[in-house]
Amino acid sequence: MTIETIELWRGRIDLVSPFRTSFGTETFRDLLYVRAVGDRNAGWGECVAMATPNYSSEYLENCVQVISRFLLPLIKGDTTAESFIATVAPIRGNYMSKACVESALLDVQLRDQDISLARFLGATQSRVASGVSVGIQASLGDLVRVVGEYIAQGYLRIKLKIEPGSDIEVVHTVRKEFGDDLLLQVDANAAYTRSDTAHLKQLDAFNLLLIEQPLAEDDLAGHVELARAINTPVCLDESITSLDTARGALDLGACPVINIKPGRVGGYIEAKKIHDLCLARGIPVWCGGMLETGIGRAANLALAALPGFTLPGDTSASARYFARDITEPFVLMDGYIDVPTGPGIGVEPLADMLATLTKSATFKL
Ligand code: NPG
Repeated sequence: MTIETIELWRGRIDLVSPFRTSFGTETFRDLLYVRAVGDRNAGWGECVAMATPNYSSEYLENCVQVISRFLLPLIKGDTTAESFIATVAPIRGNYMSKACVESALLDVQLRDQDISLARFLGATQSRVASGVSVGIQASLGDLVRVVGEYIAQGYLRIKLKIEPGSDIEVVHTVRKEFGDDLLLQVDANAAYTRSDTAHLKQLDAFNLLLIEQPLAEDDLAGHVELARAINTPVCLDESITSLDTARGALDLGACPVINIKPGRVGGYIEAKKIHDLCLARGIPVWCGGMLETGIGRAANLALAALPGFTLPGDTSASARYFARDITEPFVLMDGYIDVPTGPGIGVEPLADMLATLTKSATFKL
């Protein structure tokens, strides 16, 4: 395989409904893709960064800069996803930028080899149990309606976004309305502090699968303390940016569950390493989401098909996010979504949706 050109593509897509978290409200998704054009095939990678640095320090315009100025100049015709990771190691952080380029390289090289990403990663499932993430709602009535609709569609697990002032009552309401058998978890996106321990302990009454990222990204010690103080399992998201941070968190006892997002950890190869570590240690993992379009969703489904992904992920159907996805839509069937089987990520932008995107830069190697 020889990579000849790398392209950056930009776009914007509306969400079907506003998505509110403890750090802000998203009504649309700014899009950034890398397309790696080889001598035989081309591959796509989607950047998961948001427009603003509120989920993490990375944001989309910054990723454009990092990718253009620092990552792409290191790529040569014979660069593979694996050699790319080694080559860009001296560049600190910038996981979402690295993951976007790595995904495109993986897609093109696996297409050349006629292997699906799922097979390359070691997937053992042909379909993935699907959960859905429910944003903070304006009223408890809205919450019950929205959760009810998702349950009716067949989602197997509900994740409620929480923040101080919208937490215990929210969970209590959903439990009361939908019963004790509903698989239910909460996500705080780092909205609490160690002084909230007694407050968060009230969640123990609701038999939650987990509480995700209650404290600040860099407060591992706080998560250790909290994990000891409450019975609800603590799951880390933002804090886990690499195999090393995952191992450190597990060694310290900061979390009995991990949310793996390839974009947050620098790519699919690092994500698989974290999966393998967790599998060896008996730590359940699940695949998070960043409101990806079909390009990123296809790759996430391949990862989520690995054997350690024993909890339903935020890998929802295309219709949960967009009126029309960039690729053929991913569809929920009996609570599951099929893992793509074609070479590479197995999907491509639809011609009419590609026409809504703009090729913003071309780098000849
Ligand atoms: O289904 O893709 C999805 C969204 C899942 O809740 C979700 N993502 O913190 O995990 C998160 C959250 C998020 C939303 C992160 C928006 C960043 C922006």
